[in-house]
Amino acid sequence: MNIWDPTHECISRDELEQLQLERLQATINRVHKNVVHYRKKFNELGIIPEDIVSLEDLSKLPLTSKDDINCNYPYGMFAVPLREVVRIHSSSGTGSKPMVAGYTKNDIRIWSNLVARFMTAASVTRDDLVQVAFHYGLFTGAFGLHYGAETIGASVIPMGTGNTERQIMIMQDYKSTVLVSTPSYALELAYRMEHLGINPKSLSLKVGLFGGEPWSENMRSEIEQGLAINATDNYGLSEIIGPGIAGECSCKKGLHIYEDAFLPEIIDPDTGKVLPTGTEGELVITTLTKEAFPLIRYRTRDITSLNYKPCDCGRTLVRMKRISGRSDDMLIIRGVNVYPSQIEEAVYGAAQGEAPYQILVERIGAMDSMEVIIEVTDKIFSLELQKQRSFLESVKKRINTITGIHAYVKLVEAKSIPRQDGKIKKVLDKRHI
Ligand code: DLL
Repeated sequence: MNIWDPTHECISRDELEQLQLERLQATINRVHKNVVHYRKKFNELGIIPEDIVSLEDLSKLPLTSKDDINCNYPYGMFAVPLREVVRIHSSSGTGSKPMVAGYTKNDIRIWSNLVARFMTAASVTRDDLVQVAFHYGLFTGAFGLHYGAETIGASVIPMGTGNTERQIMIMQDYKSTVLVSTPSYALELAYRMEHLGINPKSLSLKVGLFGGEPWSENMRSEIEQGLAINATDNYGLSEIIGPGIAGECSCKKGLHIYEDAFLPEIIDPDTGKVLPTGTEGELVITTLTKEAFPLIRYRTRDITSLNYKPCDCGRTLVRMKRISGRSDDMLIIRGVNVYPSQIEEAVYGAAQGEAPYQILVERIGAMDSMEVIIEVTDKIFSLELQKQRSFLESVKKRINTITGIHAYVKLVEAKSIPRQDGKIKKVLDKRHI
């Protein structure tokens, strides 16, 4: 059977809960001792680490939000001295500053093994050639999958993103057997191959590991047909570790959460109360093994539900449903997280004050595009053409600096963006996923 770490993936619930409690207590002791933010929060609530004697006590602990991480930018939430950090990754914050994640040597070792779990579950072995078509950089996707594949002993082709025809050429010539990318990029590859008249069956590709953005069963079928592969889903987020939090097994009936490393809860996003098992709500995760950047009850903002029923694959770990939405307004554009507040900061920064705007998100072919439409105001209108052009350039540049993505920006006539009850809908997301 394709199980990378049967000791942990097939552990009995009793043993798992014992392990989780030990690891939870160790994590709480560590953050209480080393992270000022948590010490303060615990003190405010009158909690000491010794109060946590069972897993049920978890709900006594405070929730952690992205804002808490932002307020401690860049390294304030780290539980080890920087000297022990061997890797830094990052992802968008809600404002102009990103959030920063750190890893010790041991964190990287554990992370690689977690990724190896879902890769193995998707039948990747040391005989495979894994083409990683994620962006190599601060994004956790490429390095996460890269290290996971090397841990299994597979050969990694670190392609990075973009240059679709070159991707296809490498796939053909190097005989890649596994594709790693966002689901939308996989679809883009399929469309391009069709356009070039390449029969996907002529490739050596057999498996795709997709994650980093929401997708659907329809998209899965389209990718599976278009690339003639078996497409699997994996989930993660940078704050918690990156990819390697959960992944599908061959049953494809939910993603197994690696509960020996992550303790999941589902809360009501409005009240913060824990919901009964099986109910849909916001996923909250407590890290159980992380040394550099442990998080207690982190609000992922992702909406899902948990299923503790045994799975036919033999793994005992809980399954989460495919993510069905977000409890905040975060957008994922070509795999990159973007908050409308970041775009607003860019627009208002360039306009040196408020300006009516709308963010239009579309999927053209398989690729996301974001356009920021700004109404001319007296101030912007009075600028001569040359200055209007440099205003647009300035908005584009600010968006790129803050979010890392390229947006189209255009000026339209005053009052031409439709209003409802006098208000502009700031985000118009026309994508059908
Ligand atoms: O996207 C980590 C990752 C990389 C996961 C590669 C899987 C593969 P962030 O950039 O921090 O990290 O974005 C995390 O992306 O909170 C979800 O909203 C969304 N997301 C990630 N994987 C999935 C998925 C990486 N399989 C945010 N399905 C998360 C739906 C996903 N949404």
